[in-house]
Amino acid sequence: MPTGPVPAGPVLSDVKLARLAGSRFAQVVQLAETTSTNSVLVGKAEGGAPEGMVLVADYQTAGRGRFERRWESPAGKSLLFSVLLRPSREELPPARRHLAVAAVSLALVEAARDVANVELQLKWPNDLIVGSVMAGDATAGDATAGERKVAGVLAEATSDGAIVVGAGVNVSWAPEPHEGPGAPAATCLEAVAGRPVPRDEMLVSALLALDRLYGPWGLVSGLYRQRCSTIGRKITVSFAGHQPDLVGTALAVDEDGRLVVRDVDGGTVSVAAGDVTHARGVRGPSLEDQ
Ligand code: BT5
Repeated sequence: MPTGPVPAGPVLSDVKLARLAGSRFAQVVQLAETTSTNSVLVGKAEGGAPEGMVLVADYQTAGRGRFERRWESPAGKSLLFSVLLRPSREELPPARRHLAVAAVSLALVEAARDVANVELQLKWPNDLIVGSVMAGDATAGDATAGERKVAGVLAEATSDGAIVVGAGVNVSWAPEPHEGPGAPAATCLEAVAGRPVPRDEMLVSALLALDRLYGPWGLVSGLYRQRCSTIGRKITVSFAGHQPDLVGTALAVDEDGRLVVRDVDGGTVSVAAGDVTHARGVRGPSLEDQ
């Protein structure tokens, strides 16, 4: 993995920090280098850190994706942060906690639009991509040809019931095409926008958007579905070797965030977690189309 000098100084200046005053996310811990913002914030959460604490780093020595995969980023080129959420069971029952991932993803969609003029799409369950053909745009011959991953989101529960949600956003660097059949290629916001994209503006904008999206879970769920490019797509879901792959068509994302899939035998299966590959080719029907 490429590395470089760790930039001195924080991502957020005092002026930028002041814009978060009065929001849930006013307490921002900034580190030049850390292992993983998620790991460190889980530790702080278990030590009693308050809801809303944000940890942001210029560089991670052990950035993680799901299933202990690596999240790659050289120093100073990505937005790498985690937020600590402590929703009550009434606010967000455990079965709906995926909505925390949805809210952070949607906050990043807003920030990318506002700051970089880039429209990100959501690939279930936790990827932000560009270049996908959305429902209603089924005119393209190959709906997946240009898909590239810009960001990923990782949610983890702590032992005391809090949730740490971390996001890695490629701002001015993206990894070379990586292993894995069907895994989307990567790109970064600056490559898509064609101009510099300030990380500090992205962070402030995302945190302010998250402050608005944290709570109205019906809205979050609806917005997620609208923005989800997986719905209507022929897909393969793999389960990290725990069970055979599921091949079918993604019909919907239900209220609990599960992906509803019509399998090749015509049965309907709801999937809570897994890795989705969008098949190359035209979109199939979504529930909305039927
Ligand atoms: C994710 O996992 O996409 C969630 C990534 C979350 C990273 C953030 S950074 C701040 C916070 N602290 C952490 O330690 N983590 C979070 P997953 O769906 O498992 O995707 C991981 C896969 O994406 C890897 O196996 C690579 O194939 C690919 N990948 C790694 N780095 C990438 C990058 N910078 N851009 C695009 N793809 C990448």
